[in-house]
Amino acid sequence: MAFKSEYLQKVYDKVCQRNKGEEEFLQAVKEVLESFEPVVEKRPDIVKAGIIDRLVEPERFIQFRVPWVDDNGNVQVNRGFRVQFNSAIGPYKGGLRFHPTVCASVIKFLGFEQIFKNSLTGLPIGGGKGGSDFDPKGKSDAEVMRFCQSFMTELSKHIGADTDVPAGDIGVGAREIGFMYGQYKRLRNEFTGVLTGKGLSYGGSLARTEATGYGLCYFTDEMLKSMKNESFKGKTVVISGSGNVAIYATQKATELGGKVVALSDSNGYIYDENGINLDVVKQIKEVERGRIKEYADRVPGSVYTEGKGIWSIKCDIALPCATQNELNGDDADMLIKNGVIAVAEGANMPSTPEAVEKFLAAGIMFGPAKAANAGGVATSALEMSQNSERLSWTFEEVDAKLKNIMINIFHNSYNASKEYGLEGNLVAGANIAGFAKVADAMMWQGVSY
Ligand code: NDP
Ligand code: 2IT
Repeated sequence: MAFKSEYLQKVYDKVCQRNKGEEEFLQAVKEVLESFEPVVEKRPDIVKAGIIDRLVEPERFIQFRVPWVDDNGNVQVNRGFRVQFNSAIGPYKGGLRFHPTVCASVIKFLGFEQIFKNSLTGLPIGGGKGGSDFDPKGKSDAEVMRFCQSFMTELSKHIGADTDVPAGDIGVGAREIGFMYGQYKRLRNEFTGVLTGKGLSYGGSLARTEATGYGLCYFTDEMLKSMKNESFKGKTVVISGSGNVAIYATQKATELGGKVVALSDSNGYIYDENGINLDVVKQIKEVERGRIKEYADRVPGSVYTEGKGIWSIKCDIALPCATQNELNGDDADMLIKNGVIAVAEGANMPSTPEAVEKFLAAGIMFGPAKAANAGGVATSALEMSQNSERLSWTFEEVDAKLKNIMINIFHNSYNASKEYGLEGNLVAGANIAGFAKVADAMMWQGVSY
């Protein structure tokens, strides 16, 4: 038996039976339920109300066909998803991911995590997620537009500014959000804050682009300061990925005095001992939509290595910002051996359960995704507020709110870990702190969902 509590074991067994073979979803549920051992002991009322039994079953799961026509006139068919996991504390909120690996399991794992993350932000947003197995890589702008229009034609039936508000994630950035927003408006004849991550000219928020990466660094800085009286100053930092989260984490880590020496993509990684030149990265990734390999051709002294292996680079702080399960037990061993002091997750569930266990056992400060990367969705919620009041706040205002939110998330997670006898275990702390508000709201609302 994996769980000490018979009740949690029963809940987990049922999840396994209902979601056979959905590895990522089962992994995410298991990790959260493990943190609930002390909760079910302390709170028989939560058990009696069936809160956890309900929490693991999405309120709604939508799957649909997305047909579109490519530039050669051929009909293509992709699969679209939206999971509306939990609306106890606010409208469903969460990104859309366009990547060939997207499937029901990936969408459900992300939607499940989003419930707790959104609750941790302290803002009124429920948990949701969506996406498609469409791969934007190598597609023309016109193809991406036709796909987005077809995807939104179905998705529009299920979302709304007060119902469910999608945003970006892997493969979905400003371009895709723009195409989807245009199609939603055309279908509904309604100019509303139905998506976040919008362009600044049509209702987007300043600092949303930077928010996840910046927020990750604000969280990490607070964790370093509070737990070990440390900071980014003079630290060597390794960041995986080279997309939205990785780029703005690099910027903020550098501003805070760290030296980021490596970035990656799904093909390989670059090492630059002088510190990454972010202007070059932005040109390659944001303007040219190229590969990280090209950095080594442009920056003398930097080296590109094909394949995984970025975690073999010696560093003080590691920020995985690419994708799920990108950092395994062996990678954790290497990082620990090389003297890492802190790991914080910009991506969703980038560390395998084995890696997390190793970090915690070695006393490494570890910031789990749902706490550390919540700055993106928090700023999305700030975008929703601005849309509702039809005003825009300055960059400085949004950034200050973001920073404050990240500092609070650290302390709420830390305090919850302490309250439940697991001081410093932010995995348990974030799960418990995120759960508390959702559970309370579900109790008040009776057996509605
Ligand atoms: P982007 O699409 O901008 O960038 C993704 C990056 O991760 C790219 O460098 C990509 O490389 C790499 N990557 C993606 N899939 C894989 C894979 N299967 N194996 C190896 N590398 C991969 O996405 P984001 O930066 O927005 O997202 C990165 C992570 O952060 C995701 O886990 C996302 O869920 C999470 N996140 C994002 C938020 C946001 O606001 N955008 C908020 C909170 C979390 P390549 O180009 O080769 O595919
Ligand atoms: O994983 C995430 O939190 C996101 N991709 C951001 C979601 C959002 O609604 O901004």
